[in-house]
Amino acid sequence: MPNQSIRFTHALCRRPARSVTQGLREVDRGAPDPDLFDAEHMTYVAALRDAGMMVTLLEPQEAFPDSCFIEDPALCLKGVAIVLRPGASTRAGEAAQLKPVLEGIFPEVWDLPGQGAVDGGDILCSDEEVMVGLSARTDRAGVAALRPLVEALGYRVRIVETPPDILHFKTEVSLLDPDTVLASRKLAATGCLQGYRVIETAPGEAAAANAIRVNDRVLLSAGHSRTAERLDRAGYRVVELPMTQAALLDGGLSCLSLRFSLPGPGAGLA
Ligand code: CIR
Repeated sequence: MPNQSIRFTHALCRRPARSVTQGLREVDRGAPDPDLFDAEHMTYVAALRDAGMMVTLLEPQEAFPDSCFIEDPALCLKGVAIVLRPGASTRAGEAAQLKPVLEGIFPEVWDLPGQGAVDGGDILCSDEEVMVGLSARTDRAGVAALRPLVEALGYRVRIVETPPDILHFKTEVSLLDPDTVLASRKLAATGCLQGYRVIETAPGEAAAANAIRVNDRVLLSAGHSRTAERLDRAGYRVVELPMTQAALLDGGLSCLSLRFSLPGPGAGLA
């Protein structure tokens, strides 16, 4: 279906736990403030609802400090939810916790077979292609396990290398249109985005590349005004959201939701 990669009826989010202070981070710039994280998360959820999505907000999970980054343990495509295997040991159990929730929503839930790890943050989907970035969290065995599942759903798979100092592939790239991406210069320079029209983030604003296109708008992390201007000039409706606390844990807009479309009003979701 045209534009299925940018049009969504539903989203699944998980409230940040108080234990979010223990969340993983490459560089410790201080622990996030759980109250401020929660407030920014609520603003994010409201923005998804404003964009026309029905959002289910799951309870916090204290045992998993990074579980608000709900994009990583699953992939939702064409009415199917695929339960992934997150690459960080402290996050491995998030997938099993999420599976029953997905089973209550999706007509089909598939487990990633085989071996290896795949994080949802390494997967960028356009209408016809699933790009998977190899990273510290996603390995070749995981991608080999994922490939037949997404091919069975009609997608072609492109495997790319995420530069070593970027956590997830989508940390520095997002889809703006089925054939257009927003990317940092560093990621674009690898050549892995060949075939897509690339809008680069402004110098010094690489973090803005973790954006999400939802329906008629692009949600962008606040504080990246020159990138916002670039998108505005390119004709996109931009909504800026505070992401200061997620950023302390190397997270951003895409990581905080699973976005998908289901037929029917609400399809069983609250
Ligand atoms: C982690 O290191 O797993 C979390 N602190 C951040 C996850 C961000 N998720 C994403 O980019 N998809």
